[in-house]
Amino acid sequence: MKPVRALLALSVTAAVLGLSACSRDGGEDAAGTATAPEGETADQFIARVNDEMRAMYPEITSAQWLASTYINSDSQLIASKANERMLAQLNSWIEQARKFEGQEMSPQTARSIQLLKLGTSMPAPKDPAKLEELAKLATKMEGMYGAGTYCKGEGDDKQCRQLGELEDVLRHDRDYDDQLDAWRGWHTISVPMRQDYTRFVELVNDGAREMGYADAGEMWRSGYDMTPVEIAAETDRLWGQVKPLYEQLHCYTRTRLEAKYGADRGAVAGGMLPAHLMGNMWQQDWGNLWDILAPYRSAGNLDITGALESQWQQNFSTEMARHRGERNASDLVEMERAADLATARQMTERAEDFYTSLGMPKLPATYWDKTQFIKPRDRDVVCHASAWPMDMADDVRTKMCIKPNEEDFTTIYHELGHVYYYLLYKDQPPIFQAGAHDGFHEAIGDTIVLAMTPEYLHSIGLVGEPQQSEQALINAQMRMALAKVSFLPFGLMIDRWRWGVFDGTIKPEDYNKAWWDLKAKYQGVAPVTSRGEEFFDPGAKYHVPGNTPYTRYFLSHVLQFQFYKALCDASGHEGPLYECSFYGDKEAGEKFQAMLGKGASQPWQQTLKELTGGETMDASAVLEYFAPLQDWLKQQNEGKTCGWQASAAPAPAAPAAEGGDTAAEQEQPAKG
Ligand code: X8Z
Ligand code: ZN
Repeated sequence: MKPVRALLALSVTAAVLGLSACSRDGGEDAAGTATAPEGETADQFIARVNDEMRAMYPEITSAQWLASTYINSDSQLIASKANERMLAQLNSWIEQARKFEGQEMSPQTARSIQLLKLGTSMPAPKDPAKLEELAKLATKMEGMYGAGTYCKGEGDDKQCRQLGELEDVLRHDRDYDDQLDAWRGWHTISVPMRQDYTRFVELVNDGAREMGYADAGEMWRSGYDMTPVEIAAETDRLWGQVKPLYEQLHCYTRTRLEAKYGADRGAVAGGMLPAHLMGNMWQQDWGNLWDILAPYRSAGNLDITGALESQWQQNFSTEMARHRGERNASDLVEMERAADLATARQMTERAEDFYTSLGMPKLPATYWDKTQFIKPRDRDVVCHASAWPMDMADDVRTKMCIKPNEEDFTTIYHELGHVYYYLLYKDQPPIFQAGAHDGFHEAIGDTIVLAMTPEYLHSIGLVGEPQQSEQALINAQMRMALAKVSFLPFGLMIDRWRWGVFDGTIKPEDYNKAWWDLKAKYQGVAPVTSRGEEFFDPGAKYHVPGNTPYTRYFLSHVLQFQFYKALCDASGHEGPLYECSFYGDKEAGEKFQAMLGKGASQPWQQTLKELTGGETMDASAVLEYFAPLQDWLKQQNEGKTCGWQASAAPAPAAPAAEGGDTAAEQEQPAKG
């Protein structure tokens, strides 16, 4: 999704649009941003900021939507200017808020001022030249990512591929070298970002320091209704809870990869998993390796991708029947396109149906008119999936490049989670139109994905009659674990890297080394050849050039199991947690909607308590859910030496990082 608070900040920009609120009693400063009227109270100030924000919002999001769905120099210029105005306005509001420090105000106003200071993940320096530079860099890097293309060969043999095509190789092709080529190819696109990113870090750190934070990372960690130190410790604690489960999955996966590719190619020195063989560009979701990792081949077919491909075929046949006689090459391409779009829309209708089954409203008609469902043919776009609250009201959209496969199918459910959050908190004041914390926003759709049991998938015609056997259970659990458990250390390591980059313990000359050290330490994955400082591999992951904080996803992967359990309880479910689907359950739906409606209006601990009864994030529901699989994995790994040595990865030529949180300590091999 678009970072919600960042978007709030984005919305702050348009001084021109802000006239309705600010020209009434306020004025404009030299930069054209709204200024405070005399004698305004804190409560009035927040009311004004909310009004101005709501008024400015649509212009900012429109500029951004254009820059993401139609990448060219014009859309980038407009988006960058919009960002610049927004960041200046946000700085102005934060400045104006200072005069209320220590004054009487309502608790809601105090909370609003606190949230305002966290209104962007891109804190901007006040100096207009630096602010302009920052806005340009941010737009440029996101555009570079979206337009990223890997070409090889010369002349007539030249072949160019973008991320989607390269991901398809990792998804389907099991040839070792083809996968390596696709993986390396994508990682060429970020090489030119290194300088820009280095400068970007300096600028956001300047902005964060001007706001009173030690650096931008500390500012990111300040958005959790607890201190930055406390949330960092919370992530360590949660990781400690789930790490043994991850290590078992890692061990099993390595065994299977070695069986497939041979001991020398199925693992990297130290027992790590080869980065290019994990079915995913970033090794964050191993679901595409089902062909290698399926526990039991004949126990229940959970091949959702196959079913979606058949649906595409049906749509294509319908198109063929409609266009009898038109069969030249370009007609065929048009018919394929029509089938792509029809399938993508049907997949989305299917996801919408889950939400409406809980009593949530249907998506507005404008959603269906304005959403980007599939990749346009005639221009570059940012394909990375996102959900957009365009006007803080009913103009909600998603932007994806949907293909008929399981990963995209579940991503649609994820994105609609954001969309329903937007729709359900739209009556909150703009400053509170955000998740209880950002991990909540990420967890809504994924909670629904957990409720997509084999029974649910069967009920919507995507898989056959579920088998009731131990083997079928393990298959179903493995399918979920390959998406959810594999993600956990990845969800942690990205911001371990960025926190180090922002606080200076990771220096620009060590960017790549520190990245791979952290991947080794947390994920136990490694590249098969050295990745020195001539590369900038972090830039090949959207959220780095897109400057989206990532701890939210780690927290979401814990919270979603807590939400799921609470909604299962609300629906009266009895029996093992993993058997629960609350599809169609209005009581679960009511509880869920009540939570979404609160937005960020109260500390997240309170919101969590209202849903689950507890006030802390806790991974015990993850462990409860996966208990059968964990037992099974232990049996499979019996007698094997599990774990990995993080220091054994191919060593880049660059010097070692000083004192960063890199994988200097070695993981101790654990017994299976
Ligand atoms: O970025 C996303 C969503 C949009 S908020 C598609 N996710 C993370 C990623 O792709 O890296 C969802 C899971 C993790
Ligand atoms: Zn998301």
